[in-house]
Amino acid sequence: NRDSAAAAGSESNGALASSIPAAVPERRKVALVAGITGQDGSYLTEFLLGKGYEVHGLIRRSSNFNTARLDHIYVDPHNSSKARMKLHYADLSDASSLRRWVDSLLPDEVYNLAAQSHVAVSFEIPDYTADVVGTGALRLLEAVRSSSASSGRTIRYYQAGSSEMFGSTPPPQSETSAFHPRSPYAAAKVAAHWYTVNYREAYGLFACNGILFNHESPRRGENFVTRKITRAVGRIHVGLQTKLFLGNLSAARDWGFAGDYVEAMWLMLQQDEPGDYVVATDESHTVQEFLEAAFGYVGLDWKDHVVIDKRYFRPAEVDSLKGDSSKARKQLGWKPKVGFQELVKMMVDRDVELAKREKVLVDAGYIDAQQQP
Ligand code: NDP
Ligand code: GDR
Repeated sequence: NRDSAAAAGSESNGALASSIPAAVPERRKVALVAGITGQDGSYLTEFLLGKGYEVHGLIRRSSNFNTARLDHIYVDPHNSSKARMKLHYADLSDASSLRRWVDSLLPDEVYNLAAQSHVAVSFEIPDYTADVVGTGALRLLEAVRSSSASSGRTIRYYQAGSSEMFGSTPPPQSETSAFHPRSPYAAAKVAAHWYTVNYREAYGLFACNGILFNHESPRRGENFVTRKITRAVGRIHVGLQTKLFLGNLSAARDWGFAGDYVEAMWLMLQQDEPGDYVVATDESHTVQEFLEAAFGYVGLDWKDHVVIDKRYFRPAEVDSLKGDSSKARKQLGWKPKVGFQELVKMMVDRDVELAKREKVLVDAGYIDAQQQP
């Protein structure tokens, strides 16, 4: 058996040894992910590890651990044969940190998912949002460009663009629709989009913009509307909460599942030529429809619990988003697997479980229900 002889490193069988070409260990593909601790970062990391990649993530320093979404895949780096995900400190506001990691890790692919990603919050901290979301992308592109130029290696770059860039442009929105951003966040994403196009045209960088419509999951941050709703449904269902305060219920969004969307990011970087792609379900629902589906799933009526609070209205709203992802479907062979109702159920199921666990702690006097979301 050749394989077992070779595996055992048999040196006595000269004929066998000379008939097998010396095995050159293939270098694993290396991905560098900025924003690895976020919703998408965690799904993308799982996906890339599944494809055999070595994944390096950039995390920012925080006074609390911010790696909860990665804990289930974390392996202590001292266990070097098993740890294929490694974390490094960096910040999109610090060009030197980006340059250092791109230069030293020699990634094949760089995914820029890092952002102050909350639209309403971007009105509160506009400078910071512009710096991290817009200029931060430029800093990372520049690190990729200069590292490629000095090493002669090709590095493929993915930029996390957003349907928010379309803003008030009427649906359906595709790659050829005009951008009309309606928030500091969206304007900064438009800047990042054009920086990416410019680096592709000016330096021949393999750089792609994914223009992703809203995508959600049980790992979604708790102050985005879908998760805020499903967290409340879970807690109301087990008796830990009665009211849910929300803003504009008539906004319409094209909501998909984050786990499906990270595959599209990767597919963009596997093409022969770089390009920009809309990624969406091509189906739209209002916030009110999400409420109906989520409360209805556990037999509740949202009208008994939802209270409108003006503080959640935005200075300028994006009224209606619905993607036209035909380019991605045709050229990438991508399509979403999880539909709207299934997504709602997945999120509610998870949050009912979470609320049940919370209830155990509340009943035992370990936590105060009032202090929970
Ligand atoms: P999250 O808000 O869940 O994650 C954002 C990530 O960026 C986190 O890892 C966060 O770190 C990191 N980050 C924030 N500020 C900095 C900084 N200054 N330096 C380095 N890292 C930073 O977002 P999502 O996972 O939902 O989205 C991923 C990307 O895709 C974002 O760029 C978002 O704008 C964009 N996008 C998202 C869509 C969606 O529907 N989810 C749709 C379209 C685009 P920390 O954990 O420490 O906060
Ligand atoms: P969005 O997501 O702004 O589309 O950005 P979000 O879930 O915050 O809002 C969706 C819609 O719901 C309305 N809304 C509320 N929103 C929040 N957060 N909280 C509320 O209480 C509430 N009540 C009503 C909003 O007005 C809005 O119309 C997300 C982010 O992930 C971005 O980073 C990403 O780029 C886009 O999706 C595509």
